[in-house]
Amino acid sequence: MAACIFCKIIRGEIPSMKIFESEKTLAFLDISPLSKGHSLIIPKFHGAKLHDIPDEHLHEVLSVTKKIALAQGIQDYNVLQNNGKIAHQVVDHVHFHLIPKPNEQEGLGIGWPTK
Ligand code: IU
Repeated sequence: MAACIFCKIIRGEIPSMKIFESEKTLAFLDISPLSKGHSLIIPKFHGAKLHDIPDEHLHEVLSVTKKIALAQGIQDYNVLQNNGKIAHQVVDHVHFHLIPKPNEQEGLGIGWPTK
């Protein structure tokens, strides 16, 4: 979709810190991280809400989310996916947040969501 900011990231028209890319899926670091390593995992298929996305794209997005969590070696984390303005969705292209929860020794927490 021409005007969608995440579609522009997919097309490389806007730079991003990519951490994974396949035919169907892209993952990159969130520009405004809630904790160190906060990433967004998105289907390349454009759709605003979860129910707009074909299953095979959603399956891969979830699988990639799991692989990134494993690769980061994190044990405590949130996976969030917002749908609609009232639910705090800002970017109208489906995305899953993977938000590592730092342990207290590391003290990496920046803000919401709290443990
Ligand atoms: P939300 O679920 O739609 O509320 O989250 C949108 C996220 O997209 C938010 O965490 C932003 O920091 C993030 N983001 C980004 O990483 N790069 C961008 O160019 C834009 C938003 I616009």
